[in-house]
Amino acid sequence: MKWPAPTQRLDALVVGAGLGGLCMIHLLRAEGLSVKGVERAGGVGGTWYWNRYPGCRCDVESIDYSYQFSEELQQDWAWTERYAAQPEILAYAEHVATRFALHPLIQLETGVRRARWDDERQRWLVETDRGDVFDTRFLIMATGCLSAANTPAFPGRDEFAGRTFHTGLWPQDGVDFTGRRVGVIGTGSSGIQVIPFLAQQAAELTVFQRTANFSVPARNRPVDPDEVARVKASYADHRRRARQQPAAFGPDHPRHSDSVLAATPEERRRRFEEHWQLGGFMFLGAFGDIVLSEEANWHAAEFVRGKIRAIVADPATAELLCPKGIIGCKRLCADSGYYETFNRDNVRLVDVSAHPIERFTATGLVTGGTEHALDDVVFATGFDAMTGSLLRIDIRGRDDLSLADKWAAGPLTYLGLMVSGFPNLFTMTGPGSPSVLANLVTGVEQHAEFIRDLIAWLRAEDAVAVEAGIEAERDWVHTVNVRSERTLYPRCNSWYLGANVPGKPRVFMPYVGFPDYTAKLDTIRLGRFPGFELRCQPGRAT
Ligand code: NA7
Repeated sequence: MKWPAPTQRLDALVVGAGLGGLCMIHLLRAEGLSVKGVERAGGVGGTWYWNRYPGCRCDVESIDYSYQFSEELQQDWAWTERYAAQPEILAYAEHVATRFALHPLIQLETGVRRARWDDERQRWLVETDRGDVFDTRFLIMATGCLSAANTPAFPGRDEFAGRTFHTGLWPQDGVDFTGRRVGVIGTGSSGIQVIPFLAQQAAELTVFQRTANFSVPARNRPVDPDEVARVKASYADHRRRARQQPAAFGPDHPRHSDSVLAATPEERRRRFEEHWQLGGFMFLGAFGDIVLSEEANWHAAEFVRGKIRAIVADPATAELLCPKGIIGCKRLCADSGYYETFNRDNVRLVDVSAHPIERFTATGLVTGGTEHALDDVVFATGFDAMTGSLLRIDIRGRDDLSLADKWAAGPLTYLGLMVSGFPNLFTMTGPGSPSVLANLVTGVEQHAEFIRDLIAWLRAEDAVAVEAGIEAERDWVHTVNVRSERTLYPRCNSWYLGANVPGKPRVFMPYVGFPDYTAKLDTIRLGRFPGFELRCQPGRAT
């Protein structure tokens, strides 16, 4: 397809104005680059712009889930809750965009359609759905790990006459479910967060569950002013210690390294109970081998199953809600009254594992030959995670190679940051980086700083393009695979593996080990970027 003439020439185009894009634009402007951001949504905030469903909340504590690039910002901003809810995180993103004067650099309601590397000019051409054609030296994809909503192709979906919603594409003005018969499909983090709220409003709520998920109470509460004062007195030290943690948060969280299997039954129960009370991800810190050994994991899983049986009054419903698999293998959910919701008279659980959703009708949906009458359906069916937001754009690198073809058998990257064959294209928190396995705000800042430094190095060397070397990429992909194979992660059908999207290659995408990754980036930076190859101006010797 022919390319129209460029409408704007830039040094850098950043795609996406979520927390990653905002930070990237800020850092590149400070380097003196002409930089612009484009954003599909009507505002900044990325995932926190779209996921407006009631109950949406972060599962990382607000004291950690925030930027550290500005001491003034982290001192001034005051979170109200231990785990911030979506409106507060969105307000934070807005505040950052205003405070650092980023709005004038961001073009909203603009989606990127295609991008093509021009090897002769060593520049990218990028076309948007608004008719812009950007001619840019660097193209930074800050498109998010969980931003391509996944709605399964249920037969007859279009015949349904009621309202439908996806948690990840929630209407801006909210939805009133009062007096309605509502169905929810999906019991991942989004389903588990939204279900207690829907149950309070709807006349009847039917939850369609394919796989029961493990959830631990979040134990959200207002922030503790003494704790905030303590952290803010030495925030830099808190951040430094957080970066040494496995998931870049909670440096003061109790974390034990001993084995479940070495503990007595009483000690196990006591420790699990203590960590159940701490809530959320902290549950997995009860012992050192919960996500490493299947036998150890069984004890943790059995403890949670015991809690579910104690909370849910109807034994058959409790049994259906008890997950069979490995705890922590799919992302552990953090809830506020999820299991308790099934004790309400207006809530029903339907198992769609044995009898999948067959089809939609005008008035509901059919499972196992039974029609469930519904006014509204909420899809809490997740995302085409990590690669979806990149692959829905037609990206072509050297020799017209498409990213979709390059990644046909699974994503290939060097450090989750660059792809061989795609010079000057950067993937923030891309597959092959810790991304979704660590605090994502720390992850995007780390990548933004690294990309800034890589570009500064390129400019200092008087080069015009940088690319991941093919061998560096191959070795890194091997490292990522070896890392995940040492854990229990690849053993269940999670979105980390792409297992939730029919036809997607089954590859464990994130890198397990945030602190090692940080050390690796530091070493690479100090060693003048081994694995990355520079190219000089066309016509000049390299
Ligand atoms: P998830 O965790 O991918 O959950 C999606 C849910 O939807 C999950 O329970 C799926 O069941 C279910 N699902 C998907 N397709 C179907 C079909 N065809 N039929 C029935 N049920 C289906 O997405 P979330 O939005 O909850 O969370 C994603 C991340 O966002 C989360 O981990 C946090 O990091 C934030 P399955 O388990 O595949 O059987």
